[in-house]
Amino acid sequence: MDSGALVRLSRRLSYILRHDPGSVGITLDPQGWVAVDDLLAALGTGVSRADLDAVVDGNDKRRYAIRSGPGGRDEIRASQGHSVPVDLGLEEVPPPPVLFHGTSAAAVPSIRARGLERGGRHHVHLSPDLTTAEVVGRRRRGPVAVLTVDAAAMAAAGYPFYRSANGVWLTDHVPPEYLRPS
Ligand code: HQG
Repeated sequence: MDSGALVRLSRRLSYILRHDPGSVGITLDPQGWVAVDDLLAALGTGVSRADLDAVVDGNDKRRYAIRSGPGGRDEIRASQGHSVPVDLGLEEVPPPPVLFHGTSAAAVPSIRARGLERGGRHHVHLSPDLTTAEVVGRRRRGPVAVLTVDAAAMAAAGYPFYRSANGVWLTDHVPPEYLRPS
């Protein structure tokens, strides 16, 4: 597969493993895993195990994880970003003092009023550094804004934080008083 095809396969995997496994007739277990063989069978003959491994290993954000499952079969899941109900088993961890959220400048007035909301996903997604947050924000149309989250103050107030296997920080909601411009 060329690099363009690998990017398209990665996008397709995101959609299937985070949002709509039923679209290709597969079911995720309660923790979000599915057997690699079942996924490959569902994807059809154009995708080999080597292609899948290339996407998993070469992925810039390490979006997917493969493990040897309980029955000895390899299993794959998305490390974060789900809208389907899965329990990733994430443990609460103390956050760094500040975290960042990149978004479109147009969303800032609403975020200032209501705080950061998780929308259709399980959590609000936060970045450990400004550069990563800018990349996340550039996925949106128009000018980018990066907000700084006072994670230390939130943690002190009892708000839980989690970190996905690929280093994305997650929390349930960021109230407006913990946000400032970066
Ligand atoms: C915005 C990507 C108005 C929020 C990234 C964001 C991340 C509000 C959008 C992961 C709001 C939701 C998630 C409020 C939040 N008013 N807008 N009160 N609260 N928003 O895609 O954080 O590449 O669900 O700012 O790297 O952009 O797919 O969240 O713009 O890790 O692996 O509502 O997706 O990962 O958008 O991105 P999203 P996100 P992948």
